Amino acid sequence: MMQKTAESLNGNAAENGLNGAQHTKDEIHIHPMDELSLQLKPVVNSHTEWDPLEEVIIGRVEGATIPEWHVSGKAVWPQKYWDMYKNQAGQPFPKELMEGAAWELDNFQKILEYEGVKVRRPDVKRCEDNVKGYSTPDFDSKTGMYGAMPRDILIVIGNEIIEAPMAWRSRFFEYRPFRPLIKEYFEQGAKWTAAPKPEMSDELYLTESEYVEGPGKYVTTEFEPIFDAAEFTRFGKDIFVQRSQVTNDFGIEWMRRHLGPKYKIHVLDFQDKNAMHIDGTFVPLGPGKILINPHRPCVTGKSHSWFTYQGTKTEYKLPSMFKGWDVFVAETPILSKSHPLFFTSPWTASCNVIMLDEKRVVVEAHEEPTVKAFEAWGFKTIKVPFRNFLPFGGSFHCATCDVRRSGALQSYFD
Ligand code: ABU
Repeated sequence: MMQKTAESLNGNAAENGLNGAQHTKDEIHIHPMDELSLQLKPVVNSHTEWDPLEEVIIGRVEGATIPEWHVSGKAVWPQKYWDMYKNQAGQPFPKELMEGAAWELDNFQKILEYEGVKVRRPDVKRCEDNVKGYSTPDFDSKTGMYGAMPRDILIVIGNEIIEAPMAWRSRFFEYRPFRPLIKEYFEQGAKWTAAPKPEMSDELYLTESEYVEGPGKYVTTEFEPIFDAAEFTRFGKDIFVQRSQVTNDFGIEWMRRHLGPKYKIHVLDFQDKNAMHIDGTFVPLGPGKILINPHRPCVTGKSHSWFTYQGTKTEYKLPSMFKGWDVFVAETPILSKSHPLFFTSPWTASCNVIMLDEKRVVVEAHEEPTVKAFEAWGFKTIKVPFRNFLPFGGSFHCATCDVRRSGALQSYFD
């Protein structure tokens, strides 16, 4: 547990109105912060996906555990792994992948540090707690899942960190490995919100016989607000989101009311019957620039541009606010068909990139067509190997949560 004295935080305790209160040695001593201190140097500050990155959290795979079969997973997990969830829940993922992914995350950390980014990691012991099962009044879970994907549980909007009310029972406690960091950011002036914790009773889900895969069909109901943080993508005052298998309209409305009139939340719809997270589908690269997944075209708005995918010329729609924006079409990933991907499609390998600023993009080192495409589009690529990590459900964007990017809140659509 962190120990901070009153003096080390804010100077003299008496001067800060703490009245010399006695504290036990393990307590974190929180001080009221005045408006000026909060405005001077926010430790948490991020408004877009592309402002210069200064501090980031990178996840960990230690303790990653196969979750148990559930209808909410049936809607998104590749069918060839369904037996794994039914028969091996509570066991670790294959050892060589876990070790390879842990190495890749450490290496990613070193590369980001070399690029000038401060990197923080979740608590390893709390990640390892994922192997434990739990019961609530509403459900039992044989196990948690992991602390590998900070993007799914946390979103930073301005100086606020929001913990997402995630939809899977196996992810109920996923905030725990990140709590020591979040408390530290709070101590340093960040706002901290945990969205209403879902009950996750059976009312939140269709049954296996009720759920039928198809366009506009969702396994989750509107029983209570749910969303994964990776469902939202930030363009300053405009934030885009999709209704998906893990994010319902109730959750989107919660976020809209929580953020208030300073922000506009726009709901987009994509051709994706297994929709889960917008960051493998619709990826902002900078003002006026987005990367799109040709396998999941946007169907909201009016005709914006045309692209060719698998030999077919196809219309790409977007709301008219994107008039004049460049739409870059992601390359088809070159991962082999046999590459294990327990949670996602291979598109994560070419789409789930993270921007270090408007020019520098982190791309998977083996994805040569993607590297070449970004360079042809004028970006500087930072090539990082990540093939062992991809099986866990995402790539660089998923494995991170940007805590601080320089830059102020503005609109990019005026
Ligand atoms: N956040 C994971 C996205 C992966 C995918 O869309 O395939």
